[in-house]
Formats: sequence, structure tokens, C-alpha cells
Amino acid sequence: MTNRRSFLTGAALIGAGMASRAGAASLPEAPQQSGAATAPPLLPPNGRPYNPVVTLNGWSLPWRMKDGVKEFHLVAEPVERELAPGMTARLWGYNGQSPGPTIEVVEGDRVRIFVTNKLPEHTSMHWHGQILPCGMDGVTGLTQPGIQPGKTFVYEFVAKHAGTFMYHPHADEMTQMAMGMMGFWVTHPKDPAQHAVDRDFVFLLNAYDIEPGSYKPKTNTMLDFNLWTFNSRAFPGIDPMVVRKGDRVRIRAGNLTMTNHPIHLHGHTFEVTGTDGGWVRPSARWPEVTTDIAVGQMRAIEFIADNPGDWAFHCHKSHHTMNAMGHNVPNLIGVDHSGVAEKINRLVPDYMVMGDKGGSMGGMQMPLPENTLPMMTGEGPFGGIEMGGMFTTVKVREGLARNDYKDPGWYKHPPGTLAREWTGELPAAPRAPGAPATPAPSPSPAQDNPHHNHVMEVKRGGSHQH
Ligand SMILES: [Cu+2]
Repeated sequence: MTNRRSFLTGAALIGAGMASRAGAASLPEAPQQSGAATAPPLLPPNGRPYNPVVTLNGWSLPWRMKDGVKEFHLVAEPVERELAPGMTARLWGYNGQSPGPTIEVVEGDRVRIFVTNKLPEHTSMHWHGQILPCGMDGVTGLTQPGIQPGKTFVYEFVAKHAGTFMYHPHADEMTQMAMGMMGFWVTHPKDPAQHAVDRDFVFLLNAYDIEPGSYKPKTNTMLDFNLWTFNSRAFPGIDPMVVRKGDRVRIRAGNLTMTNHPIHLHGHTFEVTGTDGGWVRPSARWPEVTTDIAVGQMRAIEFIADNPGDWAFHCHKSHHTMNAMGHNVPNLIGVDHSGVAEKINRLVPDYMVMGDKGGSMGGMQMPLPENTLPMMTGEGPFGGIEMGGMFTTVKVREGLARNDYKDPGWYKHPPGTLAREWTGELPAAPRAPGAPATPAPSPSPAQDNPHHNHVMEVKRGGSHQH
């Protein structure tokens, strides 16, 4: 954990925004975080006790207790975020990172949040899901003027309801959210025994459109994003969620992308126990292995981690578990284009085609432009994982210490519990009645594939771009 503390001097902030001269002189420190590692849970140093959350590849914001009020300081500013090793994005975020730090408070806490704008345009802060006075809702033009560059605004309200929330600007949203401005907010129950779990992970679903070889997201993209991320990290850059066998685990996710994400967990069934509106009554829950999270929604899922292993946890839209790629590639399965790619390559150096045996890039040597991620990547104990984007693992292990979140390495499968190659005799495979005894040979690809003459997608320069 790299913790670079930047202390803003009173002098630099005097006269800023709505914060009074006296208030500005005593602004709380704005801690900064630059690394992308998952920070350990932030144990509350004062105030009411609670069970802290773990922000996936993120951290929680320390506060200052002043006359019984929890004071936080968020600084909106340009940041650099490593999306995964090999690719860094120039984003906008808070306190050194995108997303900003998680804010954790307790039901009934009075909260005061200073928001300083170090961006080149005005911003504001909306506290998504909070029940608060209208004038604290942070909608530019509607409930407040924009926070101009260099200015600080102060928001104050009581965190009335325990639950799962987000924060994000309500000013030039298309740009500011496409640039990564968002953060998580958890209001813990007054009674720490209520809704208690052993491990509580949180992250935001976000997406970027960054041309391979460039660093800044395109902000006008509506649907065709090429980097699908958990907390501005793409697989294999997303940490595993490490849990102890027998733990009750909660995972909370909020969706600030432009599309829905069916989030899927392997090896366990879970229940949705919370939404942006609050907790779901136990009688209204049902078992799931996938839950769809619509745009602007939050879901808290809970399960007992009773099944040891390395379990995939991912968005079920297959294009969301890939990194930067070109989508406009014809399907060449079954087409013999041997030799053709090489010939075209002499003319167009970065030319690539989809494989004739499928899309697997396993054996493919493809030069990547600087600062991008392979579309299918990640090495597992059995070879290439061939994933990207919104994919990580839940690692369930026996006998971990209570606060041990360290990656335990790959799961060691007990003897006899692993799929393996069969080399013995094969039983006859029964066929549907009326089916031919042997499959008919498929017609020559030249007759049924409009791309048989190899007039294929030809891409220049960054071969992955849209
Ligand atoms: Cu998705």
C-alpha cells in the first residue's frame, strides 16, 4: 500500500467556494492513495464500532472527528490508474485514484464532506441513494451551482439508513463518469451484529473506451466500450477475493456503466440481500448464481463459502470478460486461410484474422501496440485463462486467519476431484433417432462463406482498435 499523504495548507484554500474563511483554514487532510493494491480494512479509530469493508483494488477514506461530526475531504483531480500490468489510463478521480476511496460511516452519523475541485471544469457531488435534505443532493443547476475549478464545497447530512450507496458528479456527467469519477459509500448498521458477515467486499462496475496505444478514455462512447472493469481494473489486474471456508461473505457491487451486467459466481448459491433501496427482507430472498445489475443499481449478495477452490466470479456477457479488441472480425471457423495472413502481413504489418479453429489466441503471436491489454489473457495453473475485463476469482480456503486477505496461490485439488484426459475405451455415444450414423461432411467453406475469398477485416496500426 503506497500512502502518499498530501497536506493542503490553509493558505491555499482560503476563500475557496462555500467553505468559510475559518472553515477553510481548518480543512481536514485529504489522504492520497497511488497504488492499485487492495488495502486492508480500515478499522474505525473513533466513533461507533462497525465491521469495515474491503474495497477491491481500492481503499477507504480516513476521517477526522470534529465535535461529533465525521469530516471527510475528497479532492477531484486528474489521476493515473494502472488498469492491469501493461496499461495505464489517464483518468479523473478522487484523492489520487479512480474510483475514489470508499466512505464508511454508521447509521445515524452526522457527516461533513469537503469536496475540492482540481479539475479544469466545474463539478459537483451527488450522494447516490442517500435520503438527505434536497440542497445536499449535488445536482448542478438544480440544487447548487457547479463547484468551479479551485473551489471547495461542503456537504453535510445525517446518514439515516444503513446500506450500500455510491457517489459521483452530477455535472457534465457523460464526461466525468466516462473519465472515472465515482466512489463507493457504505453506511453500517448502528448495531454491528445486524447484517453481520465475516468478509464484506465492495467495488464499482465501470467501463472505458481507450484506443490501444493511447491513455485517455473517449468520453462520447455510449455502448462500444473496450475495457470493462471492476473498480477501474481489468483482469488479470483484479485481485482475488480471498475468504475462509465457512465464512459468511457479502459482495456489494454498484453499476456506473452504460449497460447491465449479469454477475455470476461459480461453486456457490447466493441471495441478494441488499439493493440501493436498503436490505431485502429474508422472506423475499431467493437463491441465485447470477444476478443482473442494471445501470445505476447496486446489489449486495451473500453466501456461505462452504466449497473450497478457486471460483470464477465474472460478468456473464462474454464480451465483458475480454479486453481491448476489434469486434468487426468475420467468423472464419472452418475456413482454410493458411498462408493468406502471412501474405497480407507483408503489406499490412499488424494484420490479424480470427483463427480457423475458433477465437482462442493461445498460440497466436500478435504484436500489441504500447499501453493496451491482450483481449484474452491471464495464466492459471493449467494454462491460459483466456479472459479479460470483468473477471476475477473467489478463493475459498480452510483455516485462514480472520483478517487474512493475502492471495493464497492456486487451489490444490484433492485427489480424484479434477477433470482429466480420458485415454481408455470410449462407450458408444447414443444418437437421436433418425440422425445419420455418421455426421455428413460440411460443404466446402468456399461455397457457404462469403469471406471465402479472404477479403477480410484488414486493420492498420493498432490492430485491436475499433
Ligand atoms: Cu458485463
